[in-house]
Amino acid sequence: MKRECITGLMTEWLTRRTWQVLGAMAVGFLVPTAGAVSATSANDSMPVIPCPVEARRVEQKPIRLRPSTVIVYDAVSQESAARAVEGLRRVTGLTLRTASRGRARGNLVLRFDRGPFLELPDWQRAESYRLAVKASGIELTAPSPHGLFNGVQTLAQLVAPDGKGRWQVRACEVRDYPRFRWRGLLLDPARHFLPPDFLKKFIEVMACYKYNRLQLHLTDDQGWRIEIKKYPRLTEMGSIRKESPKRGDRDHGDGQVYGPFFYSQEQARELVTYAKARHVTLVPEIELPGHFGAAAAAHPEFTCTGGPFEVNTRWGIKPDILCAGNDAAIAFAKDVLSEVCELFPSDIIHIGGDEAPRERWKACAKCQARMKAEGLEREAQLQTWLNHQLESFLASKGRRMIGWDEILEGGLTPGAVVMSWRGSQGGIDAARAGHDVVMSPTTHCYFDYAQAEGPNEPECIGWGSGMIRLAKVYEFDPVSAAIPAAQRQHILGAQGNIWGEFIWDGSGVEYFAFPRALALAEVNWSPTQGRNFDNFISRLNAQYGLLDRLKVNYRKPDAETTRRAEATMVQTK
Ligand code: TNX
Repeated sequence: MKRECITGLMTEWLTRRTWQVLGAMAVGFLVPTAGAVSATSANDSMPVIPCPVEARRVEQKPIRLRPSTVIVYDAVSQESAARAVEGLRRVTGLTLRTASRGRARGNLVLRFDRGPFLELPDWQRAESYRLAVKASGIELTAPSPHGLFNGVQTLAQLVAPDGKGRWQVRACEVRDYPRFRWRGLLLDPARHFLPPDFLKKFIEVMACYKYNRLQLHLTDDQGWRIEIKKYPRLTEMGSIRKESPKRGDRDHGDGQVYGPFFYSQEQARELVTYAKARHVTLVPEIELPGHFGAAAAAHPEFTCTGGPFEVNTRWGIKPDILCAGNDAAIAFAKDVLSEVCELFPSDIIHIGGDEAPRERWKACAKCQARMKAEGLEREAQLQTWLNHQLESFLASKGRRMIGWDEILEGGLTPGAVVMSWRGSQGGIDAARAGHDVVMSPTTHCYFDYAQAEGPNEPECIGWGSGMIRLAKVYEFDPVSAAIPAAQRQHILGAQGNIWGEFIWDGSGVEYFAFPRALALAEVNWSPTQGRNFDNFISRLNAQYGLLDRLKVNYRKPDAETTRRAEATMVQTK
């Protein structure tokens, strides 16, 4: 408790100090007369993450946010106004009023506007915004609610205390749009369940940093976490395990029953609505054909041997996968996906596909018969055949299929999107072949790996070789030089994965995710030109106050990081 208070104070101090230094900088700041300035120079003085495309200070007095400030919306931005109230309350504690009409002077005006980025592709323009903070008022314009929402997140990060207990925003102009369209994180409630309220909190924090995709790993060997009406046993049996691996001794059990834990369909729908209002798409993942242990416990008839099985109580890769030779098992997979599509409106549905050992298929008469009938020589091709079934089924529901990079092994199905996790090569190959790709390599994006060494770091899956420090995340470029220019548009973006084997609850998730997720937010959003880690660290220091207000259990910066940040601020000064 005491330690928390001290850290809290330190953070407050750092936040204030950042603003003092920025204030000093602003005095000598040369304001360009016309046009915008590139990210490098001018953005240095704006403590915004992810760094905007263009931002410049304007030589005018800051504007005060008062309890009487009104958020004025136009015909189509009422919902955006509600989100703006939320975003500004989070920072200031003030609950501003909204109105459909009112003076621009002294207020925040939200307005739809097609410009200014008419030259951008539709998806990119749809998320763009322009923010003008002047002594006379604040104007936020965008061509869509998503753009307005993004602008509100930037504005909320620009609000700062004036030293006299009041809130103000510096005069500035920001023009901004994302680099990538898939800015994602993955959570793993299959291994350790994460209650709906935690997911809501996590979505709120993600949205502050302009993330727009949350992948939910809903099924695995150790748990089935989504209610499927047609197969109630999936959650009746599959959401409970006899015990879990012991903390600190993963090869032994802890003797504690775990579950039943799952999301009811009603809860799933509510989460979808909550996320949608914050422009986050929930991407459901149903693991097929591997990581099938919890489903196998409930329905052993859909495996090659017929079981019986128990929900797994140890982590790792398990041999008993879905039987691809059994028509009833294929029908089961489609039935599950059908209910999942009804619950989750995501344009892309994740079918897993990773770590599926194919030895059971080799010994299974049904699988071998299927291979013969379909003219397949290798079991990897049987997985491709299965993916074809799933892909065309999803296409019939108007959805695209995404899978882990193992789906490349037997040949990719035509419309498949690849999530590249075993390094970037799978993604590079897929993009070269004209497939869309999300980059999520273990080298940079595995936030379940350690972020630092030392006795205070919690147990986790990857020690030593698996260490992924903040700087490592920050240096990631999802577009490898090995991808020809013409294929680069296939890289949809990057995703950070917070796997749950050694993360027991929401507070653990937050510790592993933050601040690394802020580095990845910038990788996904900001232009690469002028990127500088020390500068990121100084802006990151200005974010801890917001993370504290959101009650996020982030990893506190160590002395070295703080020293570097201070050094950067002094230098820029
Ligand atoms: C590999 S990433 C897995 C997960 C584990 C993770 C642990 C992927 C597609 N499969 O099942 O949780 O490593 O880091």
